[in-house]
Amino acid sequence: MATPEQVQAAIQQADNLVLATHINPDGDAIGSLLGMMHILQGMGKKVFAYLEEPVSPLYRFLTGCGHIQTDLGALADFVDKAQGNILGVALDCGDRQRLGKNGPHLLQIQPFLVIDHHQGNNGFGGIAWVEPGRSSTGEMVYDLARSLGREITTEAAECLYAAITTDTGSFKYESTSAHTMQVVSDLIACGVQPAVICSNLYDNYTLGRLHLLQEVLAGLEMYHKDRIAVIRVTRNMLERTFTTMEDTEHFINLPRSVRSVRVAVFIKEADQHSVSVSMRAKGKCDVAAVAAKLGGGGHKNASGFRCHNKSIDEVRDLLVPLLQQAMA
Ligand SMILES: [Mn+2]
Repeated sequence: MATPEQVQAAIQQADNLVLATHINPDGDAIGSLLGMMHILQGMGKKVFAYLEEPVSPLYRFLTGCGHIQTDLGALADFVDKAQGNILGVALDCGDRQRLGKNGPHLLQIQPFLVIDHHQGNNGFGGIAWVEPGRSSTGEMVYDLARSLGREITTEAAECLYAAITTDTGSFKYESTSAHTMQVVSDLIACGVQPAVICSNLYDNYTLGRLHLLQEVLAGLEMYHKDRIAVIRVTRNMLERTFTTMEDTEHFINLPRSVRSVRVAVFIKEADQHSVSVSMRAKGKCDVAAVAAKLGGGGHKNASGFRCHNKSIDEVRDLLVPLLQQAMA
């Protein structure tokens, strides 16, 4: 694991930085990427913020989204022009596979820094700063900015606040520490208006999303004396309700919120051949360990994996017994 001094030195030494995060980026991924971009730009550095897909409409209210690029050719040009004076950075990404289909291109950038808080982080990147106890990558980016002696602008603070609030489930998860709240307190002092961010994140959905939620909840299945809740979304449901997979964010919290439920499972028909699964646990069941058995990973309380050439029902039938074992 890299020391804080190594991380700081890597950033100070590079005038050109490529920032990347995991595929299907969530609030922490986008928020920490954009927050980091603002902080680096404030240091006079050139930043190429890369995503495989355009930013989800959910996060487009964050300042700097327009600067994000999805063009691999433009990335190659940026790397060429840097002539070796460059640093690659992956934020909130616990596994090289999760960098997406262009991950191998990104990892050709040397040196390469990883800033992450995933428990199952499998140690890619030459300089790896990984702290599984942290609430969010946004919190780590804040600390990095302070250790570099940087002021935090309102724009950067908003991005980092969005990262932390989404990854802590609005400061409800176990990972929310006294330090998390100190960071958030300072971000508010830097100009963040929590109510405005909250309203942008959670009161800004389409009617189609509500219709999709209706369909998803209609498919709720309960197992193991109501301790395991399973919901699903199919491509067909998305088509009928004019929604996309991004609209399903936070759905899993509804089955998770039931008193008896220890693990909530959300099975998504990703495409014709593959199914992706998210799990959220309360209490002792380690869903990262269960996901690892199926080729995935994550945190003890939040994990996921992907299955190829299996139907949703087949994946459920595989997973439910493994969860029952993990709870025994
Ligand atoms: Mn995160």
